[in-house]
Amino acid sequence: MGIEFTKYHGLGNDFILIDNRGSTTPRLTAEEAVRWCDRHFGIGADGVIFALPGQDGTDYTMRIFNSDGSEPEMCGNGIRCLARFIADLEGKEPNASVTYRIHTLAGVMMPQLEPDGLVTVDMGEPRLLAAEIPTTLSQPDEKVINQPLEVAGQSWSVTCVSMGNPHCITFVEDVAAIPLEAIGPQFECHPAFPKKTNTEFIQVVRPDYLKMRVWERGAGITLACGTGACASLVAAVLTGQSNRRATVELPGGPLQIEWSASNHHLYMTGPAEKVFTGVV
Ligand code: ZDP
Repeated sequence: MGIEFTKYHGLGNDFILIDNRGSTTPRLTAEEAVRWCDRHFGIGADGVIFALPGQDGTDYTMRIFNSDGSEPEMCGNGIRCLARFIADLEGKEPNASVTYRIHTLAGVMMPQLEPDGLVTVDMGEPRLLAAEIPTTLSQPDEKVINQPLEVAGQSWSVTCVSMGNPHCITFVEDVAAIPLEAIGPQFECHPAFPKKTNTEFIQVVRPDYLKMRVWERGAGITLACGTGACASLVAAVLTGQSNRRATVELPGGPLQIEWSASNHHLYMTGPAEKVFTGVV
């Protein structure tokens, strides 16, 4: 008897989804998740996501393992895929409008399936204080905006934002020129970030259009990162470079991000697509 899974992706950020409604414990261990994520010896994915029973009045709980087996607090592209997966499990019509309340380690998130197939997620408020990121780059109760960080013998000017998980954002002239593979791991594991960090490089093309490349904590280079796109828009607004609503272009395609001026929540809109189902 194997375990059934469905592969989904959000702009090429790909996940193995597992129906875990029958138990509050993930059906795979972190070590098994690493093997399933392997692109040569396994199924291949940036992470494994479990749809568990809800808690504290929510509809479902999301747990996720990165491809290295670590467990992040949140996952933006992943929660769009989870919402689509749950709607499929519940037998909803493909164009139904549904909203779910999802418990995550970063609080309650609310993905909404739109009739056009896109998913909009209320990602809650960003956290900006150094202690909340967490990072030692400023005093615990201060923000981290355009602070110098030494990486690879160079001083970078970084802005830090937590979307429940840590993000370190650097604005550059040309994202294509960044040697991401070489410097990404050095940002991720820099001692200034006690829980490591996701790392985004952003090119402001226009105030309503940002180009992003990402090195993810626990997963390396990925084609897209939803929490990273939200964190990057916040960083661009805080540094006076963008509007509160912008398109963020990732290697896998565009996300629409808005930082509401009224309730300060982030809203992320993008696709979530099923690829195939299988049994291991
Ligand atoms: O914080 C982390 O360790 C990330 N690797 C989690 C995954 C983030 C993701 N790419 C997203 O879209 O937010 C899934």
